Amino acid sequence: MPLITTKSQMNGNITFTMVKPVAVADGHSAAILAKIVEGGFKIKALKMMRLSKEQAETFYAVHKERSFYASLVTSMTDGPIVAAILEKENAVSVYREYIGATNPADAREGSIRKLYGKSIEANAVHGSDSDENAKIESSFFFSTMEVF
Ligand code: 3AN
Repeated sequence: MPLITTKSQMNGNITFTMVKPVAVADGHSAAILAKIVEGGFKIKALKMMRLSKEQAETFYAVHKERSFYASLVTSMTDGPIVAAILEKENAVSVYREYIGATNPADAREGSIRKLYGKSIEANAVHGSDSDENAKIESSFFFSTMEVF
C-alpha cells in the first residue's frame, strides 16, 4: 500500500517542493511560502529538516552520472531545507511554470527562482517533474500522519 493515498494525490493534483539550503539560510523561506500560497497552491504538508548525505544522494539519484552531482548533494546538505506538499489543479506543471527555469538567469521575471535563486545550483526551490515523482518525493519526506 502506498504511504500516502490522499484523493488529490491520486488525481495528480499535488506536487512536492523544497526550499533549498541557501534560500533558507538567506532568510527567504517565509517569503517563498507566501509566494506559493499567493500562486493558489494549498499547503498539504510542511516541515523544516536537514537532509543527510544519504538522503540527498537518494533524492538526486537520477543525476548521479552528472558532473554536478557531488556538488549538488553537498549544497543540499549544507543546512536545513523546508519541504512541502502542494495542491492545485495540474500542480506539477503549473508549479514548474510558476517557479521559473532551472537557471535563475533564464527564469521568468517575478518567478520564485528569478526572485530568490542565486545560481543554477542554488536555484531557491525544487519542484517535482512528474506526477509519479511528486508521489515518490512526497512519500520520501512525509508520512501519512503529516499530510492534511
Ligand atoms: P529542475 O530542478 O528545474 O527540475 P533538474 O532536474 O534538471 O532541474 O536539476 C535538478 C537540480 O540539479 C536543479 N534544481 C539544480 O539545483 C541542479 N542542477 C541542474 N543543472 C545543473 C548544473 N548544470 N550545474 C549545477 N547544478 C545543476
